[in-house]
Amino acid sequence: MAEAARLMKDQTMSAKDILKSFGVAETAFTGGDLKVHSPIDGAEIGALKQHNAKDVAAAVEKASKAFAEWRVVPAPVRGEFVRLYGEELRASKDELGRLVTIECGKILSEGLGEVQEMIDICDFAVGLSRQLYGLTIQSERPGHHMRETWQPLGTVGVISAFNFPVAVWCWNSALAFVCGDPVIWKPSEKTPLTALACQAIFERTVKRFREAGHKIPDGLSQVVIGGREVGQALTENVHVPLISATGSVPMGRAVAQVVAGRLGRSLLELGGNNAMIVTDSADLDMAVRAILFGAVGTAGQRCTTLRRLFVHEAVYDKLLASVTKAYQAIRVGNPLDSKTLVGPLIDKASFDAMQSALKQATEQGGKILVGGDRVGSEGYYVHPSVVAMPKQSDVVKHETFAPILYVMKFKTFEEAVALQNDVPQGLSSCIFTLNVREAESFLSVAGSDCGIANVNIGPSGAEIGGAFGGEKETGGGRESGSDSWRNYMRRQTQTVNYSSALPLAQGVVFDV
Ligand code: UN1
Repeated sequence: MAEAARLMKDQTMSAKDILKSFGVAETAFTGGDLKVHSPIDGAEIGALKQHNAKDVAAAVEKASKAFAEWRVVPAPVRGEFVRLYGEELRASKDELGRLVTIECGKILSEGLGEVQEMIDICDFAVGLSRQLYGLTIQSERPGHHMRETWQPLGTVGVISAFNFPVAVWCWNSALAFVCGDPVIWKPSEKTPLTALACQAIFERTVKRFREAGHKIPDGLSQVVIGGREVGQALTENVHVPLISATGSVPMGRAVAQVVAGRLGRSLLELGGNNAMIVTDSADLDMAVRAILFGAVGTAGQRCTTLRRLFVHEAVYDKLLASVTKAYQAIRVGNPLDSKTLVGPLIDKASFDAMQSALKQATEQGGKILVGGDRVGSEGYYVHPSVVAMPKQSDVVKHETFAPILYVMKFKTFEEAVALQNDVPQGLSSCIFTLNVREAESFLSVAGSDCGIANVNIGPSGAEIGGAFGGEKETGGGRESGSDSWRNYMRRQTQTVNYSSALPLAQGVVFDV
C-alpha cells in the first residue's frame, strides 16, 4: 500500500517537488537569470543565479582547504563516504531518475538507468578505496627499496554535458573522492537542476558520515552554475590540477588548450561518430534490436549513439527492410510515459541541427528512408531517421547530436573496417558477425581504431567497469572503470636506502 502510494506520488512529482524533497532551498532555483526549460513541454522549471569568475576563485580556494584535510583521511574511510553516497542514491533513485527525465528529456527507464550507473560507479569506487595499488620495483642498488605510490592529486574540475547530466559527474566524483580529491562541478547550463539535486544528496551524506563520527571537510563537493565564463575560470585556475570535460569537440579543444597552457592535466570525452558493421553471417534479428537501441535510444543524444551503419551487400535489403519497419513502430512522445521509446530533443538548436544535417545528406545523394519529421508542436520531438547514403560523404563524418542513422553498403570486410575508421572521431564501434575471423580481426591491431569495440552488441550502453572514452577527436580520455582512477592521483616513484652505504645508480662514482 505504502509502495503504491509512493509510486503514485512519484508520478505526479514536478521538478520543484523533487528538489524540495531533496532539501534544495527554493531560492537556489528561482529568481535567477539562467532559465531552465523542460524539453518535455518547454515549460520553465528553474531560474538559477549564475556564478562569476570571482565565485569560481572562491570555490577553488575552499576546495584547496578541503583537499588538505581530505587527502590525509585513509582511503578506505573515504570509500565509506562513497558507500554512504551510493546508499543515498539507492534511496533517491526514483526521484532523481524522474528529475533527469524532466530536465533532459530521456525516457524514464533511461533516467533511472543513469542513476543506476551512479550507484554502480559508487560500488566500484568503494572497492577501489581498498586498492589504489602501486608497484614495488627491483632496485639495482643493494639495500634499496623502490616503489611507486599513488597520492591524491588535488581539486578536480568537472564540466559535464546535458545528455548524461548526473552519471558522468558521478564517474568522476566517486573516483575523485576515494582518491582524496575535492570536486568542483560545472554542469551544463541546460541541466543544472539535477546538479543541485546531486549536491543536496551529497550534503545529506556528509551529515550521515559526520553522525557516524567521521571527519569530512566543507567544500569537498561544490557546484558552480553558469556558462562559458564560469567554465573558463575553472579551466584557467592553476589550483585545479585536473579538468575533466565532456561535450563537443570545439569545447574540448578550447579546454585542452587552456589547460595545456598551464601544463595542467585534462581528461576529455568528446564527440563520437560510432559505427556498426553488419556482415553477411550476422544474426540479423539481434542486429536490428541493437541498431534500434543504439541509434534511437536517448533520442540519438548519447556520445555512444550509433550514427553509421555499414551493411554487407548480401544482407543489405533484408536488414534495411527490418530496420525501417522497426523504426515505423517507434513511439515518440512524453518520456515519462512508459510506452514511449523516444523523448524530445533537448532544444530548438538541436532540432535545427538535425534538419540541416538531413538537408545536407539529401544534397550529398542520401535518401531518407524513414523519419526526420517533427512530431507535435510543443517541445522538439522528432521521428528518428534512417538515411541511405551512396558513400561516406562529409555529413556522415560529422557528429550531429540527433537520431539520424546513415546507412552504407560494403562488399569486403576490409573495406568496411576502413570506412568505419575513416572519421575524425574514435569513441565506440561494433560488429555483428558469427564469423570468428571477422570478429577477432575487428578487435585486432588492424581492426577498429576506437576506444570501445564490441562484438554482437551495439556501440552504446557501456557498463561502468570498463575504461570509457575514445581516440582522435574524442579526446583520448578514459573515465569510469578499469584503471581510470589513476587520472585522479599523482604518481610518485620512491626509493629508500636502508643500507649504510650510498651507492649511485648506473655505477657512477662521485667521491671526494
Ligand atoms: C555519454 O553519452 O556521454 O555507454 C556517456 C553509454 C553510457 C554513457 C554515455 N553508459 O552509452
